[in-house]
Amino acid sequence: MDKKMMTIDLNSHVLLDKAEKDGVETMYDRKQGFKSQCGFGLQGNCCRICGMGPCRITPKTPRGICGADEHVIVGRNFARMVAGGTAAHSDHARDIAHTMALSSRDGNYKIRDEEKLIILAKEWDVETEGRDIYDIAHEVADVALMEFGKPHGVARFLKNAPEPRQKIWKDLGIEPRAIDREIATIMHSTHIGCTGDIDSLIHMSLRTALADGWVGSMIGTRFSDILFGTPTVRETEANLGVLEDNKVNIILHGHEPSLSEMIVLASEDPELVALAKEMGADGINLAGMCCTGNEVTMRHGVKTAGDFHQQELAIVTGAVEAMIVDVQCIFPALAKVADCYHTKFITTSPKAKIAGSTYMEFSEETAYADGYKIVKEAVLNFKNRDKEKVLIPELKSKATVGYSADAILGQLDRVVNSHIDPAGTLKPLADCLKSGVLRGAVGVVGCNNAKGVSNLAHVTIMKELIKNDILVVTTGCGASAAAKFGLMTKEARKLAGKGLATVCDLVDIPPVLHLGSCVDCSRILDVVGGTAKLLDMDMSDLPVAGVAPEWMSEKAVAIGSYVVASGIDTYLGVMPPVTGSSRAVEILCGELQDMVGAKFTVNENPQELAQIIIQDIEKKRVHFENLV
Ligand code: NFS
Ligand code: SF4
Repeated sequence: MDKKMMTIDLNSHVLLDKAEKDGVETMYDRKQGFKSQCGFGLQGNCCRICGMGPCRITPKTPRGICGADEHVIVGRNFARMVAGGTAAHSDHARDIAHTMALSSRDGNYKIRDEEKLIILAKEWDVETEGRDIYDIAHEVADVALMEFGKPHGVARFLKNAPEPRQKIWKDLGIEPRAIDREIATIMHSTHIGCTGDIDSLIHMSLRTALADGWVGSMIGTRFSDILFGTPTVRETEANLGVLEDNKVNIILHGHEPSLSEMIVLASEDPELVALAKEMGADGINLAGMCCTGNEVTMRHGVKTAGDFHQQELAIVTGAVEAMIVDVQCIFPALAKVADCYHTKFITTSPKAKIAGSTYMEFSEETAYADGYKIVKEAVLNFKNRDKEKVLIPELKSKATVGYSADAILGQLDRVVNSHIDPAGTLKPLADCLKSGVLRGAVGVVGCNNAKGVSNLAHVTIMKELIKNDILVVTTGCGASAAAKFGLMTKEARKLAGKGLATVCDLVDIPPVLHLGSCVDCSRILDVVGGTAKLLDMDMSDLPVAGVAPEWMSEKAVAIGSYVVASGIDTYLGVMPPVTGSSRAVEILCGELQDMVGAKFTVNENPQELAQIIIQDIEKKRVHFENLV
């Protein structure tokens, strides 16, 4: 396949040509090298959990050496994906909790949303009366850190879910206990000679996934809001056209806001701005990629350079002084690409060192000093830029971002009749859903996957949904795609159906709302849970759905699993490696419905997938017919 057929992003097309001219290899070249991927891997029925393997299931070898059949092998592989994803999100959350434990009035990290901290402290029975806000913060941080390994009880955040949902979890025995314990349990149970039952493996996957969504990700989002401020609505721009010709361009890539927030601060430091001018630049231009990009665009309007599949292409512009990364979704390939240009590829986390990069460790204890040093390195690199090698593609789109659950409430207040209804509730949203002006609300989230055409499924599905009066909320690289393709603008209302367009006008929102990074899928749980509570329903009764059209990471598998376990139907545009077990497919795409009130649906054709979602949303609306 022609490489340009592998992405619909026109900036990427321009840069793919440039990469070829510059002799730089990208993921699109490597993808072409992988013409046929291993069928066992694709189906999930290859086991290399012990040293007697790998054992691959075929008609002639229907069992591994230990006797594990295809169901056990697929189930173990699936469970380990969920554990991997939960570990990634939650370890990120743990770092943010540690950061909060370090917060102080005159230190690097301050409390920016005191109200949110007090609410959380009260939820967690932490004394707030007459106490210094930092004392409260430190105690809340300690309580959060206990959620990772506490020896007794179940996760605290579960009680935020609607009651019928909590009951389902309790009855099924899938209430997560402590985050690390759930992950360890999966690693133990999938060791050779432990669980040999697919039903049980999926059961424990759901419990671990709930620890991801309702505990780890919730901590990640709430603590980030408390420390760095709850996002508010703001304007920004997206796509590689946000890079600037005569500024020091710094790309922030990775996930944790503790680093990116310091880089944002340092890039505004007058000394460093002056140094940039001394180097001949007009200033410092920050742009984000992947989820750390989403975090800083939500809180500061930092422009979005692009998504997961554009990380190499960003460097191919020849205009990037530094690509600063921390953890997750960082191609090791960046080291090689950076070698072909003047770009410094700066790794910062002991959890994600990459051979060939410049390692400048970032520590929360010395956060600002570290951030300063890293930005200085980027600024000093401006003089090495080779103008002959620069090509910044033209396209970029405007986007309105910053829709935290709180910001959504703020927008909804515009339509509240203050004589009848209190402000600050989800009632207007619930009313629109009930009346049918909005047919439903869908979260379109997740990655880009080289199995398909970059961005195509995201954009197709989002457009189809909004055309059919379904409000779209999005996070992660799905949000970057929406921003790049202009779906987060006022003008995009033209693409919406009449009902949704009316709501967008009244509430003054675009038809696709940016809720943040992938851990911020917890904001979606908050909004859906809150709406269900308001209507006295369960989450599974609402006309809502989750979609991951181009998912690829283990984190996405964990998200999909907790979304389903929360009663929200989940639609995937890429088949997970489970088809090797008919039983796994039967449970995930069928029987879960009876257990948790939702299931997975997979279709690799985005048009078809969109139509299935729309039909299913319409079916869900029957629950409203019983309401007065
Ligand atoms: Ni989510 Fe964020 Fe993007 Fe996928 Fe990676 S950045 S945590 S995993 S690729 S959406
Ligand atoms: Fe083979 Fe069983 Fe070992 Fe897996 S655990 S590699 S199926 S012997």
